[in-house]
Amino acid sequence: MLGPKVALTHRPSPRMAQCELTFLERSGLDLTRAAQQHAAYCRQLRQLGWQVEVLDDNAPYPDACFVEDLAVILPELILLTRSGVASRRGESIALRKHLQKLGPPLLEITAPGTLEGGDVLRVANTVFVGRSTRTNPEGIRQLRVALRPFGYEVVEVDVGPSLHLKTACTAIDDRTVLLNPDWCDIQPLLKRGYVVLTPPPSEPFAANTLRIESQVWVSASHPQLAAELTERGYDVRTVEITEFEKAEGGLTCLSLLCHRSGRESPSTRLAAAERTCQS
Ligand code: CIR
Repeated sequence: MLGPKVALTHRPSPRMAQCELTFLERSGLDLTRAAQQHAAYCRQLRQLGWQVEVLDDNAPYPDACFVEDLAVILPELILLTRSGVASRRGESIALRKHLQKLGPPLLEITAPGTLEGGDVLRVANTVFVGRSTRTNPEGIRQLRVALRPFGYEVVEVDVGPSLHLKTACTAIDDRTVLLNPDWCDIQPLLKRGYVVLTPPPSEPFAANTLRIESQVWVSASHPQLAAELTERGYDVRTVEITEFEKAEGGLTCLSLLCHRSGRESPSTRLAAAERTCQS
């Protein structure tokens, strides 16, 4: 039986206006509004029965609220990632203790590897990983090593010009993805037989949706996509995240979702020597 549903989130930093920006121009970020939108996001998770932990350890880090980038959570293991930008690396130190409480064994990406959770999209037994400005070949190699015992197919996808794979592509069910073909390579998905939907041309950022249980969350900035998915029969919920979008974040970035397990999982028996992903 699955354990309680836990969502780790982090309160937006008072320094969020100094966040990293790679492709967007800096534009007036309203911290009060960011706090309200974050609270509403957490409320919406609670309404679905998730135990939401709102962390506040990393207030000095402008990008602290984008917790998705700090870890990859799978039923068998949790991989603590290593950011592609130096300004975000310290965020992992505080997160580690919260991840350790979730149950699955913790492994970590080590230098010179870099990998961010925003580049990792799991759809059933396939793990797509973006080759982006934040995730390098060594990070991907370590991800492959970490996942090797568990039978996932790891598939690399070229990303750009967008921050992460999940900026450009997310799954809305196990066979259907939303993908912006200007921002990532569509071929690996087509080759594997996925139905590929593209966001409306006027909403290029709309491919970042959050699939959670039977719902698909769409940013309220993307009403046309919301209408199209509703028309196709998806249970769409819209969420306002304008202030996070100004920081190049989307719906997936704001949480790490996990079923907390109290029991030993098979991978708990990994030898201590295997707890980094180097070999
Ligand atoms: C950054 O550049 O790291 C943040 N400003 C935005 C991170 C967004 N995270 C994500 O898409 N997973």
